[in-house]
Amino acid sequence: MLFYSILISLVMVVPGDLVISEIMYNPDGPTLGIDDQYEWIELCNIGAAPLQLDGMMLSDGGNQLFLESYTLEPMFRVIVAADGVSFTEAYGTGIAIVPWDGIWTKLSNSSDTLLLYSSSGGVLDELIYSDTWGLADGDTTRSEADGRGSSLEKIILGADNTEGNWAPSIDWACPGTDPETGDPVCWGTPGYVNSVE
Ligand SMILES: [Ca+2]
Ligand SMILES: [Ca+2]
Repeated sequence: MLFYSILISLVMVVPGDLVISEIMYNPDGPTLGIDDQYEWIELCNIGAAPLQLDGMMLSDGGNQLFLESYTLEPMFRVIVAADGVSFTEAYGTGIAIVPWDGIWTKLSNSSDTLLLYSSSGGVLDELIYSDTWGLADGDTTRSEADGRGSSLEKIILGADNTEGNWAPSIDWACPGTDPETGDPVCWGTPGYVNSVE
């Protein structure tokens, strides 16, 4: 009976349990690297039970990638990296990465849709972001998340994916340095609580 209960708790996933909590859609080329290698997506289990990610799918409506076996404990986060080797070189080895198969869900540098499906095909989360999200008042150029180093972070993980609930990361835990200005560059908070939460 106990085994049965554990099994059920691992396979039952409903919308709202697992959310897209952070994305690096436009990595800062000069300090971090090119999009094909350094884009990543953070997922967070905000439900009450461990989740088995095996068979879940991320898609932009075109490319599809399928997550492989990984148990994500409640309130833990895991990274889906475009290229795990590149990610580890940049961020170190201490951040959990989930293996995947398929084609990387390329994250557009203008606007894009990101869908997260359960292994049975139900939509668990949908994020439709734009590079205008997080543009500071009066800034007519680019958001900090649009190739200036920051990731795009969700503020309240259990709330909707509206523009007001996402913001450029402001933490400096993994700083590079802007080659032109010498200023520290933030690369987000992969695997950790968001700096804007
Ligand atoms: Ca991109
Ligand atoms: Ca984070």
